[in-house]
Parts: sequence; structure tokens; C-alpha cells
Amino acid sequence: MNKLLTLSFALALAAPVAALAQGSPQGLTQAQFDQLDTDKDGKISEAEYRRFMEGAFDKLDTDRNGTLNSAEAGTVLTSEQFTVVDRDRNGQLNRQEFLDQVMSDFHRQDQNQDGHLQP
Ligand SMILES: [Ca+2]
Ligand SMILES: [Ca+2]
Ligand SMILES: [Ca+2]
Repeated sequence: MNKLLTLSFALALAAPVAALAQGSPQGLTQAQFDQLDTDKDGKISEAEYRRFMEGAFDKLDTDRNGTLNSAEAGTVLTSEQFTVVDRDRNGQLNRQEFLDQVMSDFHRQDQNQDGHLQP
């Protein structure tokens, strides 16, 4: 049911919209891939992905209260997506809700289940 969310966080956060328009078939440009692949082994591991997303959460949480409201998340999520991620329906995304979603995106993208995303 969360199809819409696949890598949308990464894409929206890693690059300006203009760059997205000319993305690779999978949607990630080489530059975006490199940004996530911090140890430069040509693959994005679960740990690399999580670290990136934790940083992304902090970047989005502009008032530093530890949760994202719809305005803070609005740059990367539609209101429909926000509702999906906000599992306890309290109108805020906490770190756990955010990471649960992005890591399930990761596992869905990892089609051969080896714990890594390849370009
Ligand atoms: Ca890597
Ligand atoms: Ca906040
Ligand atoms: Ca919530």
C-alpha cells in the first residue's frame, strides 16, 4: 500500500527538483547514489541508508522538537503520504515512524534481499 513512497524521501532530499527530472531509470542519479554510498563500495547498505535518513529527519525537523509536522514534512511528502507514515494518527511523524517507513522502502527496493541496493 505504500508504493508511492519508494525512495521519495531520498530523492526529494538528495537533489533539487530540477535534477530529478533527468534521473536514471531507477530515479536515482549517480550523484545521489554516491551521496548515499558513503563507503564507496558501489552499493547502498542498510546502515548507509539509515544514517542518511536519520540526517534527513534532522534536516526536516526545522523547529528541533523531535517530530515532523505536516508543514515540515511537506517538502518531501504529500498529505496522503504523510497520513500513511503517521501510523498513530497524531498528526506528527516521530523518528520511529519515519525510519520504519524509509526502511520498509529500502527492503522493497532490495529485490534480491541481500541487504544492499545496487545502482
Ligand atoms: Ca556502500
Ligand atoms: Ca518539528
Ligand atoms: Ca505519529
